[in-house]
Parts: sequence; structure tokens; C-alpha cells
Amino acid sequence: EEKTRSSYEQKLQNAQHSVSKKLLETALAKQSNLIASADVTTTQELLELAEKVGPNIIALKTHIDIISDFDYEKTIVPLKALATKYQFLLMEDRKFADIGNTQELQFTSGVFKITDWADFVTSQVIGGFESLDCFKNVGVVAIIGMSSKGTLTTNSYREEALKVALSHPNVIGGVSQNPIPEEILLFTPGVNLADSGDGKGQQYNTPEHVFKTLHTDFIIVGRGIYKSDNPEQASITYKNEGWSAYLNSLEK
Ligand code: BMP
Repeated sequence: EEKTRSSYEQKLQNAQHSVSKKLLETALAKQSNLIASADVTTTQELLELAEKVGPNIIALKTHIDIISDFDYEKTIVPLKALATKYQFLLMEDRKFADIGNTQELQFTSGVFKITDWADFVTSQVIGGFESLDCFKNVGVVAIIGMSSKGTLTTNSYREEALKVALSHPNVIGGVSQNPIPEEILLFTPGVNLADSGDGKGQQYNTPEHVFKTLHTDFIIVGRGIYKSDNPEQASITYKNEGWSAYLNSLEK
């Protein structure tokens, strides 16, 4: 007998962290489990994409260090305004992977000052439990397993990574291509309706597949949206596909 998943309402009742609550509330309010990955390289492209997809997403995932003309006032201030206008969260996919002290500096200093604007960040857990202590004011999404071919996140690595993630109060979720315990939220990148890979190691699944087999909570879509001829329409398609795949995964 196949195990059923918990609904967003059930997860919201059990959520401890303010960012988990905000994500689940936003998902329910917008009937969306879509996170758009904004892997564009200029401020203008970033803001234009946020404006187009904002109404349909629960979070915008950034790689802020690929923005070639980054400027806090011109990039972050208007991005935050769009996040407020369209009610989405900002997820900085920094994938911290160092000792706690260095991560703290990378999080708070430099030009990006991630701590000032990100609602939640991604981090490797390879630095151990205490390396995550510095992310006090945000939620952390721990990298448990990667979507790329040949990744070193083996079964035994994932098991150990999960122990860190599940025990740390700053962790709200995990990135994985495998099911994880329901205490934390599951974020799944590598989602695309048209392609099975990108020729650079990325491996894609459909929304239907990841909700049915992984019981994921949130899908992360990059090129499927921002490379599309019509990103706004593509965000609606992924939003609708993701939501109906979620509803289907509740029945069993
Ligand atoms: P795309 O849909 O264009 O392949 O983009 C996927 C996004 O998710 C990228 O920003 C990538 O950095 C991120 N990602 C991933 O693809 N696999 C992982 O295991 C973890 C990620 O954060």
C-alpha cells in the first residue's frame, strides 16, 4: 500500500519555522507550488522576469552572484518591491559550503549582503551542524541530493546530510531527488516539461513524476520558464501542472 502524503494545510499546522509557515501560506493562497529560478545575468532581465512570473510563483530563486551589473539599490531594492507587490519570497541559492565563520561572512558581507534581503538560502551541510548556526534570521534549505548526473550525494551521504538537516532548527527543507521525511519541506529542481537533460549533466523530471514519486512540496523551474518565448505563459503552465500534480498526489 502506497503511503499518502500530508497536505499543505496539515504541514502548515505542524510548521515551526516562520519561513516554512510563510511558504505554505503563500502556496495555499496562490494555489501554486512553483519556484522560478531566475538564472539570468543582468538586473534588467531579473526584474523583467520577476514582474512577469511574480503573480504565479511562491518564491523567486536567485543566483545573485551571476548578475553582472549588481548594485544593491538598483537590483535588490526593486526586486524586494516586486516580491511585496506579488507576494513571493526570495530564495538565494548560494549553496554555502564552508566553515561556519566563513559562511557567516559570505552571508552578511561583500556586495551582496544576502542577510539583508533573502527570506531563505540554500546551504550544503558538508561543514557539519554548527556551520548552519549563522543563518539565524532566515530559513535554510539543505542540499541533500543533487539533480546532476554523477553527483557524489550517494545514499550514505544523503542519510548523514538528513541527520544534520532534521536536527538543525534553522533548516526548513531540503533539495533532493529522493523522498525525505515530512518534518522538513522538499524542494525539487531539475523539473522541465520539454527536455530530459541539458547536455551539461542536468537531469529533468516532470512535475507529475516528482509529486507522485517523491511527494515533493515545491518544484524549481529555471530554463523551462526564463528561456521560454513567453515566460509569463510558461509560469502559468508550470503553476497549473504543479498544482494538479500536487492534488493528484493527495489521492491514493
Ligand atoms: P534549470 O531548470 O534551468 O535546469 O535550473 C535549475 C536550477 O536549480 C539552477 O539554478 C540550479 O543551480 C538549481 N539546482 C539544480 O538544478 N540541481 C540541484 O541539485 C540543486 C540546485 O539548486
